[in-house]
Order: sequence, then C-alpha cells, then structure tokens
Amino acid sequence: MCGTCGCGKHHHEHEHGHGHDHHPDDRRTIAVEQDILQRNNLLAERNRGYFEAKHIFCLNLMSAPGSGKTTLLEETIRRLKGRLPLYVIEGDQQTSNDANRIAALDVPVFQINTGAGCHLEAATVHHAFQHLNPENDSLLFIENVGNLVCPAMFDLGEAKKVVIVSTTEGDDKPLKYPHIFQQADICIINKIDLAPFLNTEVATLRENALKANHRLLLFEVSALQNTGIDHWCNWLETELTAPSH
Ligand SMILES: Nc1nc2c(ncn2[C@@H]2O[C@H](COP(=O)(O)OP(=O)(O)OP(=O)(O)O)[C@@H](O)[C@H]2O)c(=O)[nH]1
Ligand SMILES: [Mg+2]
Repeated sequence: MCGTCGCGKHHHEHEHGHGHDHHPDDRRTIAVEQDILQRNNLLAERNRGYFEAKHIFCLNLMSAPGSGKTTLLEETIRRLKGRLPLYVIEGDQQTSNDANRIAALDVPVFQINTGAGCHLEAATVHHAFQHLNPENDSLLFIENVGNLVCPAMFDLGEAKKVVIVSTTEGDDKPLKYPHIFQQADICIINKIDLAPFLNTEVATLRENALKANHRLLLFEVSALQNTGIDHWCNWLETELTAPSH
C-alpha cells in the first residue's frame, strides 16, 4: 500500500529485526525516504507561511476510510456557510465523489486523486490551494485520504491536525494506531449515535485517545444526526477570530 510514504519499508525492517541480515540496498532506501519527508517538510513550511500571511485557518482532517470526514464537513459547511469564506481540498485515491458532495453545497472545492498513494503531500496541497486561491480570513479544510497511518507522517502546512475516529472502529484504535493521535491537535469521536448498538464505549474511546496524547482537544459528535456539531463549529469560529492560529 505504502510505496510512496515508506511505511511498507518500516514493516520490512521489522521483519529483518528477527535475526536476518539487512540487504545492502536498505540504507539507500532509508536515505531516499528521509529525503522525501525532508522535502515535504520544506514545502509544508512554505504552505504554512502562505496561510499565516493570508490569515487562512487550515485544518487537515485525517481518519480511517469511512469515519465520517465528508459528512462532518457537510454539516460544518451547513453551519458556517455565509458567515466566513470556506474552501475544501479533497483527497481520495479515486473518484470525485467527495468533491461533488462539497460542490453541491456551493463551496469551492478541489479534488486530488492520489492513485496508489495513501496520503496527501504538501506539494499537491500547494497546487490545490493555488487553484482555489482562497480569500484572506478564510477557513480551509483538507480532507486527507482515508488512512489511519500514513497521513500522520506528512505535514501539509496546516494550523491543526484533526483525527476523526468513529465508534464503529472500536474503542481500542488510539492504542493500536497511536502515532496519528500523537500528531493530532484535535480528536473528533464520530458516530456516537451508533455506540449503544456496538461493543464500543465512547468514554473508553475518549480515555484511550487521551492515553495516546493527553493534549488532545476532544469533541464527541454524530455528524449524521447533528449532535455536537455546534460545539465544534463554535470552536472553529473562535479560532478563526483569534489573533494567531
Ligand atoms: N450512523 C452514523 N453514520 C455516519 C455518521 N457520520 C457518517 N456516517 C456514515 O458513514 C459513512 C461514511 O461517511 P463519509 O462521510 O463518506 O466518510 P469519510 O471518512 O469521508 O470516507 P472516505 O472519504 O471514503 O474515507 C456514510 O454512510 C455516512 O452516512 C454518524 O455520525 N453516524
Ligand atoms: Mg470522504
């Protein structure tokens, strides 16, 4: 899955950790991987400078496939549209389905299709926002490719990383995939309406998210049933009017 970001390589290294010799090409592969990340970090800083100069509040939404990123965006847009300029960059391996859902709400959107790629990178995001040309004092959402692992490795220049985890995934996900929770500033627990029908305790999910990263700002929502969305949107508006993001 992850030829582009190198996490397949990490798995390979782990296997070799059990008493096998390293292949001579390994070091070169690691060097290339570091170059890719370093280059991405430089481009991400350039994006960040652009956002800061234009006072654009940019959020990078990351989650496993189907956790409800687009549904959350749709509800957020319904609340905030007309109050401030909104823009969306959509990342998916294939299709413009999510961009079509956002466009149906009359919000400027740019779809990136990554093909085999499992995450967005700063360079493609740069291309996307140049196309969108967002106004000053606006809110820019980036919906990353559905994946609970690789997007965490790639800085896009966003002000905040948001990890969304839904009750249908089980309450142990922050413990099993801690890196993305450690990288995030905000954690949104979605699909709380389904918790009573599942073997998932929202309180345990919350506790586990905080075990992975005690600094997380947590929201509990049902994007489908509109529960908790006001709280989330109020926070967004407050952040946008803050002197610095
Ligand atoms: N019951 C319930 N279903 C939800 C909720 N949020 C989203 N869904 C459903 O979950 C499914 C996936 O939602 P999406 O918003 O497309 O998820 P996504 O994270 O954008 O998916 P990808 O972009 O493919 O990774 C859809 O059938 C939604 O209707 C929720 O709060 N409760
Ligand atoms: Mg989506």
